[in-house]
Amino acid sequence: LPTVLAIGETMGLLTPDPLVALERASTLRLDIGGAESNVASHLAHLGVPSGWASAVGDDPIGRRVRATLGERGVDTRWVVVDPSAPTGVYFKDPGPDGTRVVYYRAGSAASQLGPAFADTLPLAEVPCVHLTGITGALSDSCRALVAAIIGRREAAGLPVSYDVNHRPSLWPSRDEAARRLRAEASRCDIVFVGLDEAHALWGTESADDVRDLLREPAVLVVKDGERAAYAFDSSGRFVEPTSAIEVVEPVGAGDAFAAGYLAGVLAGGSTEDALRTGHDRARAVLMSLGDF
Ligand code: KDG
Repeated sequence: LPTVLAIGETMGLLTPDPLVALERASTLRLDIGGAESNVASHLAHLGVPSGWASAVGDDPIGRRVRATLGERGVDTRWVVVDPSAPTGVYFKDPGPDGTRVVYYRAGSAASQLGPAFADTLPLAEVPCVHLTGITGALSDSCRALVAAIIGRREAAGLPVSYDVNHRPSLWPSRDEAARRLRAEASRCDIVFVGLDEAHALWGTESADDVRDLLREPAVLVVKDGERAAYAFDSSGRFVEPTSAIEVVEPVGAGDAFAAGYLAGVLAGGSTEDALRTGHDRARAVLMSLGDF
C-alpha cells in the first residue's frame, strides 16, 4: 500500500504555449492536472510511495490521466472508469494579473463519485490520506464522499492531510465556501492554507489569526506566497522565509509545497525541514510551465 493516498479529480490540462491569453492562443500543450494527483506525483518523485484514487471517463483524456500518473510512479489501482461521464478538462488562461483557470468539468466522471467510493479504498490502512477543498465543491455526492472519508479516518485514528484550495468559480458564494471549507478543515489533521486565501475566505490578517480560527488540526501550515510559510504544531510556531524567484507560471505551486512538507514530515524531519522541503518543491513548479 502507498504511504499517502490522495483522492480527488484530475483533468486534462491545456496550456497556451507560448504563454499568451487563451483568447489569442493558437497552440496548446496537453498535460494533466489535479491538485490531489499533483501532490501524489510530487511525493512519488520525492521517494514517498503514493497512490491516487478518483474516477475518469472511458475516453482518451481519462486514459492519458491514468497512464501519466502511472508513469510518474503513482499507484492508480483505485481509479474507477465511468463509461457514463467524461473526464473533465481545464485550461490555463495567463493574464497580466496572473493565471486564471477555466474549467470544463461539470458532470465529469469524478463529480459523480459519492460516499460508496469510500468503501473501495484502504482508508483504515494507509498511513496518510490527502484531500483538498476542491472535492466537496464538485457536487453534493462528492461533498458526502469527503465527509465519509474523514469519518472513516477518524474511526481508524489515522490522519487526513487537507489543502483548503478555495476555487471561487466552483462555489455558489464566498460565504458558503467560507463556512464549509472551515468545517471540513477543522475535522482534518494537517491543514494547508494560503494567507491571502484565508483572508479572502475568513477575513483573517495574519497566520496567527488563521490559527485562532482553525485550532482543531494538529498541524496548520499557512503559506504567505513568495515570502514565508508558517507552521503551528504541538511543538510550537515556526516561520520559514523563502527567497524571491522569477515566476513563470504559479498554478500547482501549492500542491508542490504540500507534497514537500508531507515528505519532510514522513521522513521524520523537523518542522523547519518540512517547510524548507515544501519551499524547494514549490520553487521548481513556479519556474516551470506545468503543474508538475
Ligand atoms: O492546484 C492546482 C489545481 O488548481 C489544478 O491542478 C487544477 O485541481 C485543479 C482544480 O480543481 O483547480
